[in-house]
Amino acid sequence: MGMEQTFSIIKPNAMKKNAIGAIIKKFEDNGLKIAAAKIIQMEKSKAEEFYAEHKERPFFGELVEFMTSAPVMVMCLAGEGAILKNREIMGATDPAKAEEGTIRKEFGDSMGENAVHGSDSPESAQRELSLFFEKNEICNL
Ligand code: 3AN
Repeated sequence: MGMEQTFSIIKPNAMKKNAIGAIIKKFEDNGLKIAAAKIIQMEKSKAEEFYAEHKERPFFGELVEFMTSAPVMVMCLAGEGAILKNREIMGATDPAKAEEGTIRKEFGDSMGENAVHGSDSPESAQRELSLFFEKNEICNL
């Protein structure tokens, strides 16, 4: 598997819960490092581009509205097998189905407001990172 970088978002509902520290602690406790981070108010056009693969889904409009409703924190997480590891730490997309101890179990409210995003493959990780970060904003850890 080797060293990987993945893209993570702390979504508006988790930001409103003041949960940045608690969420980052789970990443760090599981051996992931924060290689880049910033808090941004996402533009509608950026959210639409980010979620382009879901354009035809019935929840697309709602998802874009939610992601642009308040600031989010975007990050690059780095570490051994970071992509899969992050998905495990996040838990299932539906917080009701997420395992105990996962971020979505603890901070997710619904399928849409599920506290965090994490890339699902090396290809999406690189695409998503490049949407939000310049190359020189990501540290080599
Ligand atoms: P994941 O984020 O676990 O990779 P995806 O890729 O199936 O899940 O969905 C992308 C995002 O779309 C989810 N994080 C979630 O916020 C939203 N989403 C997925 N399914 C639904 C749904 N049925 N209703 C509302 N939002 C949804």
